[in-house]
Amino acid sequence: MQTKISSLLSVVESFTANSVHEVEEFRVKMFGKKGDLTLLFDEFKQVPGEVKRELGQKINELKSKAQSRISELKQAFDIADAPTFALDASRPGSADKLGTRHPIASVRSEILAIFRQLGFAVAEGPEIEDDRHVFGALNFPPEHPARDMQDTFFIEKSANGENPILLRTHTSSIQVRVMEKQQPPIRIVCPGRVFRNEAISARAHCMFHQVEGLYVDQNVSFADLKQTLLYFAKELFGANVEIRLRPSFFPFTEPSAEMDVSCSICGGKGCNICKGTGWLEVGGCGMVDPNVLDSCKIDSKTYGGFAFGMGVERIAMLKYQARDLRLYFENDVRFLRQFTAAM
Ligand code: 2U9
Repeated sequence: MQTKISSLLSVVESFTANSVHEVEEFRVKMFGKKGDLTLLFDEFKQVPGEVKRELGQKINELKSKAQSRISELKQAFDIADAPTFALDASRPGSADKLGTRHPIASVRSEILAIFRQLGFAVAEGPEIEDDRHVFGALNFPPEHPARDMQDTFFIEKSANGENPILLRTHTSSIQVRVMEKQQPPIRIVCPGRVFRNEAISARAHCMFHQVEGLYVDQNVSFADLKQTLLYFAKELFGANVEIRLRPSFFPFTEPSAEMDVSCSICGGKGCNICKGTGWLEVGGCGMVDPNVLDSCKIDSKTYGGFAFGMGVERIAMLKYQARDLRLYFENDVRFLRQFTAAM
C-alpha cells in the first residue's frame, strides 16, 4: 500500500493538462467510483490497526494534494477561457441607470430659484416646534381649531400648559424665528415639511411640503405682493400665465387672499384639470398682520410686510398631473423613474 501511495503521489505531482476537459478526466480517474484514490481508500479499510495511523496520514496527504492540483489547474483554465469580450475595450459600454431627483425636490428647487432671482434668501427651521412659534406669535386666537388635537400632532405638554411642543403645521414658524432675531429689511423664502393630523387619502396626507415667503420693510404695499406673485407665476408656468387674487382669511395676514393662476393646460378656456373654471389654485397670501410684527418685536408703525405660502405637492400635481398625493411619499421607483428628465 505504501508503494501505491508513493507512485500515486508522483502521478499527482507530475500531472499537467492541456484543457479543462483533461483536468476533469484526471479528477474522475482519481475520485470517480472506480478511481485510484477511491479504491485506495477501500483497501485502507482492511489495513491492520498498528499501521493504520501512519498510512492514514499519508493517504490523506495524497488526497489533499490531488484536490489542490485539480483546483489549481481548473482555476488556471477558467481564467484563460474567460470570454474574450470581457477584455474587448472597443465594445460599447453598458450604461448605468441614471438616478432621478424626486419630483418634490425638483419643484421645490424651481420655486426657490425664482425667488432667489428676486433677492429672497432661503431660511430653514425645526420641524419640531412650540406653540408660540406655530400659533401664538402668528395671531391665532387661543380657541382656534388648528390648536386642537384633531388638527395638530402634539408631542409634549409643557409644565404650565402654555407652550406645548408639536410638529409644525406650516413653515411660518421659520419666519417668526427670523423676525425674532433680525430687524427689517427681511426678504426670505422658507421651504420645509409640515404635518397635519389628517386621514391619508389621494387628496390629503398627514405631511406635505410648503414654501412660504416673507418681505418686511418700510412702504411695502399690496401692489408689491401682487407683482412678486405675478413674476413667480410667469417664471414657473410660462409667460402667458395670468394670476387672480380672491379675498380670503388667515389669522396672520390682513387683508388675505387665495391665489389662482390661469390654467396652463387649456390656456384659461376650461378643461377637466381646472374643472372648467380656467383657473388653478396655487396658494395664499396677504399683508402681514401688525399683531404678528409686534409679537416679534418689529415696530408695526414703521414697518409693514407681505407674506405668501404654497404647497409643493399641489404645484407638482399641476405640473406633472399625477393626481394621487400618496405617490409623492411612497417612493415607488415605477413612479419616480418617470421623472428622469426633470431638473
Ligand atoms: C408670517 C406672517 C405671515 C404665510 C401665508 C398663506 C397665506 C397660505 C397656504 C397655501 C397652501 C398653506 O400649503 S398651504 O396649505 N398658505 O395661504 N401663507 S399667507 O403668511 C405668513 C407667514 C409668516 C410671520
